[in-house]
Amino acid sequence: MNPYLDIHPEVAAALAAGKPVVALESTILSHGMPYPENVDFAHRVEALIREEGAVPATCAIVKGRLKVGLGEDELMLMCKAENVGKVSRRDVPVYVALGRSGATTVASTMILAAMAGIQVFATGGIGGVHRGGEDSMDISADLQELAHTPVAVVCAGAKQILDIGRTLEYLETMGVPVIGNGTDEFPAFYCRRSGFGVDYAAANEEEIARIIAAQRALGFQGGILIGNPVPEEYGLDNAYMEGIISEALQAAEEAGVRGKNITPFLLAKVKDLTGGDSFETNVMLALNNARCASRVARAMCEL
Ligand code: PSU
Ligand code: MN
Repeated sequence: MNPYLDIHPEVAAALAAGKPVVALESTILSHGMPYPENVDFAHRVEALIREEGAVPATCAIVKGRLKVGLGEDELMLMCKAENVGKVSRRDVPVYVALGRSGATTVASTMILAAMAGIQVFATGGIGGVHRGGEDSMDISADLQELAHTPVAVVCAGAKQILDIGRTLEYLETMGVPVIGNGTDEFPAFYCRRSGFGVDYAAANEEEIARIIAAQRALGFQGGILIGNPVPEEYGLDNAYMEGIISEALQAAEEAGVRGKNITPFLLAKVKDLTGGDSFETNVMLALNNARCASRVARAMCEL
């Protein structure tokens, strides 16, 4: 076992007993949602996974230790987000060496989950190729991680702050299966539809579990991306969101925001511009992904 890794006893017991475990990221708490609303969300999402018969494992780095499964104090640290950085793959060695605390993105949560032996992970939206990425080369490290690390990620697609078409092309090039849960379209986070198709529409969570198991049995190293659309009643209108996102992108351009700060900047701007409207949708889609991931994890245990 990795000497920098701390697996929470409840998570370790579940893994040892072959019970379903679902990983969760902490950047969604520290840099994606406001305090104290994120505390309520953090508790709700963990409770929902338990109701679905799985064990939640929220991942983070606390004082240089890689944490898989957080205690209440650690969860609060992530929600308050004071001196809590945003940690993607390249940041992990720095945070470990210098004893810092950081919230894990999709990429680094996949790394921690894989180290612990967790195969399923629920998030909100993934990072991807940014609009204008063909010039800026701003492509989230999440995509490379999906190419190399054997964890299945359930998401509500990608926000339209990204170039969804190029994000899907990149995933195809890197050999990442993109599966729709009951849909043949890749969802666009707040919106159920993006206009871009997925490779395969799975009928249910059991089919998704079989695809993951086949990927492992084949000895393929990468992950799988599952697009799970926001429930109908919480989906927002595409044209409305397109307007909001154009405005947010213009604000980012004017402020000269670059690199790892661009995603948190755009997320905060979208939230301001929708007057908090989007927040409920964000919570509901993330809970919906946790439900799907729990059922996939359970189905994998039953195979
Ligand atoms: N997209 C969202 N919400 C988020 C993120 C992305 O709609 O919270 C976070 C996730 O943690 C994701 C990260 O892994 O941002 C991607 O950041 P970057 O583009 O800097 O790789
Ligand atoms: Mn980036």
